[in-house]
Amino acid sequence: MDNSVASETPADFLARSEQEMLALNKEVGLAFWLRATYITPDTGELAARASERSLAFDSALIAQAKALKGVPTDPESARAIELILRGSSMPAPNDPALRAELAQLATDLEGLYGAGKACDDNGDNCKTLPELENILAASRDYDEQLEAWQAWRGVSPPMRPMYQRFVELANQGARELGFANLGEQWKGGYDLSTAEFEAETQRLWGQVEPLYEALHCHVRDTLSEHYGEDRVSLEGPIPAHLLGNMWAQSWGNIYDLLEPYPGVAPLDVTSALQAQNYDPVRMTETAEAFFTSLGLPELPQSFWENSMLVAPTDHDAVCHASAWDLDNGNDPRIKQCVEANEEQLATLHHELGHIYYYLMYKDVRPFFKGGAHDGFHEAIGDTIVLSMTPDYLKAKGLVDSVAVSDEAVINQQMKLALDKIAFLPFGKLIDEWRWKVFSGEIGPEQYNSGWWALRASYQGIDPAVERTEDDFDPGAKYHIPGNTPYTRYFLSHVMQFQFHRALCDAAGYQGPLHNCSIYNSEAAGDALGAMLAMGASKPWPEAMEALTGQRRMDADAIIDYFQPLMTWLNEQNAGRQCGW
Ligand code: X8Z
Ligand code: ZN
Repeated sequence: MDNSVASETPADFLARSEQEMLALNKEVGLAFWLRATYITPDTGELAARASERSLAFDSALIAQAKALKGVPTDPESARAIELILRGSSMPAPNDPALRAELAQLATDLEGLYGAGKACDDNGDNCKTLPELENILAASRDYDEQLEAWQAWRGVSPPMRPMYQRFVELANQGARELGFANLGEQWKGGYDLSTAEFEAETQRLWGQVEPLYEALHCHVRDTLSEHYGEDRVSLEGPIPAHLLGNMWAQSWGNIYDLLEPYPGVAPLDVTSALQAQNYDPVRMTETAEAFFTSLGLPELPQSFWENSMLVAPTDHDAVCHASAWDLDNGNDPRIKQCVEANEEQLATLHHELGHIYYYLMYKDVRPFFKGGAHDGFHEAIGDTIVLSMTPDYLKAKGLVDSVAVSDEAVINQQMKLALDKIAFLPFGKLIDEWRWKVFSGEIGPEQYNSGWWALRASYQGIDPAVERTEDDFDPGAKYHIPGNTPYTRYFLSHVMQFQFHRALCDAAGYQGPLHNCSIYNSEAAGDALGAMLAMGASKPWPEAMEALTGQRRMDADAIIDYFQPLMTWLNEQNAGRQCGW
């Protein structure tokens, strides 16, 4: 970046740096893509070097934008400068040696996660993360699940000293930009003051907490019945390894244990996908077909040529699913280790939600390429998944029959709640841990205990085996070594119900929200596409209002959606001692 152009106008500065940024992004993006899909020391080296240059560019860009802040200019340029000043999720110190160290650490941390495997003491019989996840999804054997849960957490202890240093360096980067620490910088990305933002997330959590507590109470009772009261107490937190998911973040995989009315309108999409031999491409095409049914465009040919849809067997890759906007909207790709099951089908819709955002904002200026805020980006594909109603699944041949009864509705809602409501406290606590780590409130000697304190207080879950500060359980969740902010997913899980309701209105749907599918509605597609096309060009309340008529994030839609289940849960929980 050229620092010498002192007399530029804001508009000239933006136009020039945008061109520089596009060229750099293309190259850096490809280096990162190669690293994520092919983990070796060589790709690590290339990615770290690319990262270094990208971090240097960011720092210089921000320094120049700072000098231009307040210089009178047009509203569009002022917005672009404001977005630049928010910085990235990983600000680097200006010292080149420290910048290089940060770039290397970030590359190595993600590499450790991506290449992580659980092996026996001789280094044999290694299991990958997807293999361990499948055990947790399918096994109902307490000890077998615990073994898989513990095995994956053997991957993260080496990350601990690296993460500690990462925090020091990224914090220094944030401070050099004028933020108190990196957490404060992250909270600054929402067109609100950081205090207002924290209060907003707290307000939303307060709105949905009763839903979570009711679900937790019923799930705990059911698991206690299944595994025995000596293993699942009726008063305390739930053992973290029994919820069908490596991180206990979404619980849909244990629906078989919780089906309220067994046999009523079965919803076993996984069996149908497997019986019909869905392969990764057909799974992806199925997700694409939902978007095109809304009148959105087909995915470009390059998407199919360049995406990674299958876990490689001859080298390591980061299997955690992601979507990439390479070459300025011209080369969108996803990376996902697709298997034929319902969870993966939902994740494909999630990833394509990102891809359709990229495609729809392709023509806005590069500084405006992004979600209205990051929670918007996460919410698009999930909003589509809410339209995968029993009627839709029947039309796709993925369930046999659709029953219209109150019992069928409760089954359907339970299944969704196990994913969506269970996720809420998890989505909230991850960054609460990081905010405290970045501020120093949780020091390195409390990384693990601080993590489990939040897990217990928010989620009401506990590890079944002792954890100590020799462990680094936060590192066993992708977004910690991957340094991806997480509050976005909490917000997304609230907003996607607002978006769903608005799109159902646009489609002219009348009836209970949980029965609405916008499949085949071009009117809904137009409304969605219009919001996506705004990108980050306007403060997010404007994008929110354009689609929903509301200017705030609010849990009214998710509460309304789950009203039938809440009534049912409260009946079930009558006489039970809820809470932990
Ligand atoms: O990380 C993701 C996506 C990629 S942005 C697969 N999600 C969070 C997670 O897996 O922890 C989607 C839901 C929450
Ligand atoms: Zn995502």
